Amino acid sequence: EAVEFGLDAPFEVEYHDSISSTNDRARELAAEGREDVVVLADEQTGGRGRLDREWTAPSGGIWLSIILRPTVPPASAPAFTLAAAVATTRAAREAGVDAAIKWPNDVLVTHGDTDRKLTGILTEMEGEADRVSWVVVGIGINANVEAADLVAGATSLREETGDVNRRVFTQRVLEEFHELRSDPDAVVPAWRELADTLGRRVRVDTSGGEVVGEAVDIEFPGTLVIETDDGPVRVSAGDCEHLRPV
Ligand code: BT5
Repeated sequence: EAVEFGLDAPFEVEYHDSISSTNDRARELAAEGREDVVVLADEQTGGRGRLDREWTAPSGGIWLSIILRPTVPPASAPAFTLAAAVATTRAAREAGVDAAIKWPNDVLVTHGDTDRKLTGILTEMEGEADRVSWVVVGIGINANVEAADLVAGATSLREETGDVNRRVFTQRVLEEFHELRSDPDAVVPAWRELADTLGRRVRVDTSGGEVVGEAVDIEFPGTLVIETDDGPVRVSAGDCEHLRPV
């Protein structure tokens, strides 16, 4: 496996052995007007999750950020998170890992009663009310990461199936992502197919409080529909916990 991955992808690639955060670097490049560039790193020393949480990103993973300049309003940007989740889940399944999507931004592998997080996605953007100037889609995949380097509740491709060729795996993710971005109508149906969240009882922590019920559908650009005792509630962002059936 080439350390620099040697990608032949539908994006220009900027590779770093070690970087603070590929999202931060991608934001710099985006501010310079760049697009269709992927920042890729073997290791991140300051990886970020949502809401300024830490993202642990040791050597051996696939840590990447895609810079896009799509002609869409900011409200549509969550669709890129869905596309990234679909792309990663497809690549993982091709590699023989039984991965599924957890709303809104995780790819996980379920063992018995426990969900283990394989991938997290962080989409960031800047722009006006009617049009984004750029979107950065950060995808963190625990690829060839050993158990001792994983945070609690995480898993890696190495743990699930053995080491993957990171060049091939990354290329598959980027190809699938590229296909979905040129066919936005395909994103939600593809997500539904690969989702673990739909049909499950969930508890979602939102800025407006907690919502508990059965996750029944997803709507563009990434709104989860939860059937609660008081009827359907639509949530666009939050932390989701899969509950056991009652
Ligand atoms: C996410 O946030 O899941 C988004 C993670 C995005 C990471 C990528 S890597 C490339 C790009 N550059 C960056 O700096 N970031 C992006 P959230 O849903 O908030 O989940 C964060 C939580 O996941 C943490 O609080 C930990 O509990 C857990 N976590 C941290 N590192 C993990 C890992 N490597 N694998 C699984 N879980 C992890």
